Amino acid sequence: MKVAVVGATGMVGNVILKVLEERNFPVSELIPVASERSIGKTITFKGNLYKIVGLNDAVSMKPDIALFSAGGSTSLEWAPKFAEVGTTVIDNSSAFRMDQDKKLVVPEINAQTLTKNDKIIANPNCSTIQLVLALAPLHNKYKMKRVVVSTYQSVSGTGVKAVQQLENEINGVEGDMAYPYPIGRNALPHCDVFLENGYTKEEMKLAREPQKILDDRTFSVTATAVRIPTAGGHSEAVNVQFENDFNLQDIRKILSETDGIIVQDNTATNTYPMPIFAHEKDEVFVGRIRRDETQPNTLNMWIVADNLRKGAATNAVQIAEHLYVSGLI
Ligand code: A2P
Ligand code: 11C
Repeated sequence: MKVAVVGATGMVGNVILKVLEERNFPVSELIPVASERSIGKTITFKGNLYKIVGLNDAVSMKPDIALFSAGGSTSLEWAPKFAEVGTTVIDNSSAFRMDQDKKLVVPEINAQTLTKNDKIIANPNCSTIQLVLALAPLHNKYKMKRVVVSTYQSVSGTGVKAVQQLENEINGVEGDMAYPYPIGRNALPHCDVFLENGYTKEEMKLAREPQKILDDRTFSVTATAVRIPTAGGHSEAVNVQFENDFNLQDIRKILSETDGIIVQDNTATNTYPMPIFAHEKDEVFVGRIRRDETQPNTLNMWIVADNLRKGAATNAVQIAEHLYVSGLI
């Protein structure tokens, strides 16, 4: 496969390269793409050096797949140009996620809906992917009515500037601010921009994307997204009300048997998911599984994943793997 990585020098792009390498994706030719500033610089992939090229050159090389993580405006402008020359684009930005003609894919849940005609495929938001992966098997069995999710999101979700802000604060160094306030020793109820309805864009991604991925609008999700001073890994406190009753043993069994999920749930040994354990892992970790004793058929749980891995790069590479194995590219 001729594979372009658009945004190869960025935070997610870097992890995409690492994941392609680790999972031994059949890359016959790698085309690393970045902005004009980076053209001619090199990156290393599988021990070889590759020169970074610009978007025009990359399109003319007609890659089989282009994995995009260079921001929404680059995706909006360039994904269709790649699609036109026959490339299948897997896009990490929010540009196409809610577009009715584009599929929003978490491979374990809905990869089977993909066809050869899907030339631009959207990768969901990081906090959505880990949430929906845990909700999907439970929804199938007990039917969700309503989900209340509160997130605890790491600075790596914002990007390099935010990681640097946290580092600077820890080291007592002055520098550029990614956030309107200090992030060290703080919690900002503010991920992505505020919208007219008073929610942030991140909160609305959590509200809308699960319905599209599960192809079901009979349940609702409401969210509060909070940025905390962790370097990597997003955590979520999730309250789910189902139509049907459950027992906790069955919930644990269903989750442990779900591809991509690891249950870490033993209060006797202080076993529960945490960002430091999820770091550089591809799985989604679920724990603190307990009944909400205030209303019927309702569950509380805690979900953690590496936002740059399953939340972005790994999910995108898994989509590419599915396309390859199914003969769709
Ligand atoms: P560059 O390193 O040349 O700026 P991050 O999300 O970590 O900020 O990274 C964004 C990625 O997207 C980087 O690889 C960046 O390249 C790339 N990028 C940003 N703007 C463009 C653009 N207009 N065309 C191509 N790549 C872009
Ligand atoms: C965050 N979820 O942690 C964001 C990062 O829509 O792809 C990814 C933004 C997106 O702030």
